Amino acid sequence: MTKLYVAQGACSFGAHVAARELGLPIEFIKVPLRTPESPIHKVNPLGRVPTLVSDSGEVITENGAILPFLADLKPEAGLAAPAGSVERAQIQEWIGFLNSDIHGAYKPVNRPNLFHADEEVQKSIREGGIARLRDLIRIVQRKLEGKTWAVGERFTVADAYLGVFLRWLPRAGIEIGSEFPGLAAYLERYNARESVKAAAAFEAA
Ligand SMILES: N[C@@H](CCC(=O)N[C@@H](CS)C(=O)NCC(=O)O)C(=O)O
Repeated sequence: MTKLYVAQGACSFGAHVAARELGLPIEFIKVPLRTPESPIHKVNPLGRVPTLVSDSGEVITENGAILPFLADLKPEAGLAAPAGSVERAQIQEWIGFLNSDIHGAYKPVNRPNLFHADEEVQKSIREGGIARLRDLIRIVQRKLEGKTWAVGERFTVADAYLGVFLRWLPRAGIEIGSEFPGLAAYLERYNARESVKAAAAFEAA
């Protein structure tokens, strides 16, 4: 059986949601992060989630690979689009933007200690990170203007992944309702999905 390694509240939530949308027999394994005892190290040498182990035992890492791989397990679910189509490219465009720009922008916000040992310097790194994140979320809001979902008016893996970073906004002290009203309804739609509720409950248990 395909196995998907996830951690509570991590970026693996997008793959977790996508996998639950498919309703396929996939085993979810919750692991702790950043501890040498975590079983994730036996599967992924980088110790990161998401990590997927296919039916045939092949290990796949990186959201950019796992999200489309999951969608392609059941094309009729419409979580991606056929290879070579414009929609497929737009879904990949979102995944690339979220993976590099948005996830990257959270690094100085969540872990400023990676950039400098001095706590005062860390504070300003975090503040600069929050300002940069706000700018990028403004772009997301503009891209979603007048749309129900990111691509093709249906929920795709781009949305499964985007929702993760909107759910993280309070960590940066960003209140979506007052600062990004255009995204609040999107996040409500995301949070209302059965897949999202089930993934959140599994991770919290
Ligand atoms: N580029 C990777 C990043 C994955 C990643 O950084 N995952 C975090 C959770 S959000 C993690 O596992 N961190 C543990 C660590 O860095 O030790 C991807 O998009 O899959």
